[in-house]
Amino acid sequence: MSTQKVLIANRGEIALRIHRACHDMGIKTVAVHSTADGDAKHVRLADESVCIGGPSAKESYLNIPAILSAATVSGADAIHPGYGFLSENAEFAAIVEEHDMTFIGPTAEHINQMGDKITAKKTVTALNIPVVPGSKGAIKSAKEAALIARKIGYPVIIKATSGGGGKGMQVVFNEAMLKESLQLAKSEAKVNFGNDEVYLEKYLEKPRHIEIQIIADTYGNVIHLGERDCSLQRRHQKIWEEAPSPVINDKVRNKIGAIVCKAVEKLGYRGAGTFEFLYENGKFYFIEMNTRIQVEHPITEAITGVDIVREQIRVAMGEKLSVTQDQISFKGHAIECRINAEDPHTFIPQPGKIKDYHPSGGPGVRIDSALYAGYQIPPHYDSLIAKLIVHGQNREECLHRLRRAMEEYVIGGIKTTLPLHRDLASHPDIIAGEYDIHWLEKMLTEELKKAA
Ligand code: MV4
Repeated sequence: MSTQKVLIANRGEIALRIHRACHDMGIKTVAVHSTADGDAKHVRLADESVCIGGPSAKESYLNIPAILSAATVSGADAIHPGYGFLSENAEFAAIVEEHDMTFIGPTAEHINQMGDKITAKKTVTALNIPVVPGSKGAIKSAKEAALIARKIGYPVIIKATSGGGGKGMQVVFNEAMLKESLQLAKSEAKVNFGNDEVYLEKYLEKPRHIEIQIIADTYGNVIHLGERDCSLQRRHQKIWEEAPSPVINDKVRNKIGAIVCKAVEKLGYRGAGTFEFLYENGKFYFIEMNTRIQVEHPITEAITGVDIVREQIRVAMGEKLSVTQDQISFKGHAIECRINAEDPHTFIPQPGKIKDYHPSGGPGVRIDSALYAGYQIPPHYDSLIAKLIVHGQNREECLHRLRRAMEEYVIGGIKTTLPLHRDLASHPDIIAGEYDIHWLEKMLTEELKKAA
């Protein structure tokens, strides 16, 4: 029997996004929320809602027994985890399936396989995806690390196998620093992830972060939806994403897309997924795979017309993908600006009450946000409050629309990072599309120096 009721195990804009996909498909929704989120927009719009615990994520959005109880009492037959929280928790995926409910995502095995970065790298290497040169598996000794580093050449980077998102990485510039960096990386890995296994890679100095979106059904059909350029980051938080990447042409896209699709087919993976690459001097180097819907998925939806959340639900229900690769074309250019409730200079979070709210509109503008006038932003969660997504026939039109949409957008009562995005949209390097993963942090440091 097909899914009739989906429990949304998340909050904020993504909970609303999932609710909308469900209602577009005639599926009922159950919202779960913490005691701090009773007045959240997705809670008001959902067909039913259940309070699952206190304000901290641990008491609520990470509380597996409470979420399963809510699913059982509401009669939900599927759970969508969104991003963050339990979205890449293999144990949760397994428990949901053990309760005869559908986890809207990949199997627990695939989540595990990709969650361990060494296993992920080994897996994709065997499937002909290009990876960053480095150790074959975990580093067993300082001696072994020194031999590998000598072979691939400095600088190298040490990463935790249970890491991801940049936590606990160590860049090493010469052999003299290696032993100490290795110890530091291992102890940080142990503290942060309870696992001190680390691996080593060649450190790429000026790459771009380019990721490929895929979706697979349970019949062996796999499609790629092209790439997103997510190079503009601060402290491993993406700030601005675009699709297509300013540096990728059709030929390069089709080539890497075909390689990734073939690998996903061999893996027998189900659901949406993202292959993260570093891209330098015309070459792709795999770093990680994400097995969830991502924050920046709307830019891909804008240029392909594919509703990725809808496809996630379809394939989880055992239906076929609604499109084939032949039917996919890439139209125009899209940019997403992540607007955070933060001071635009210090990035200090600014929870508080939204006094005025006037979202932008018009051609090519989409705002994914759960904000409304009078809403009180709780202090307990991530500071992302809105995603401004703009689409144009080409990058130039997209940038014009973005600047226009930013002129219209009013979020009154709190400080937000909207002014930072206004500066970015007018910066010569951004207009030229010339930036790497370090560009934003460098720019922000220079701004600080100027201000002092
Ligand atoms: C790297 C790298 C350079 N060389 N790996 C950071 C987060 C994690 N997902 C991987 N990261 C990096 N891995 C090699 N071999 C540089 C980074 C990196 C980075 C990557 C993407 C976006 C922003 C970044 C900022 C600093 C470092």
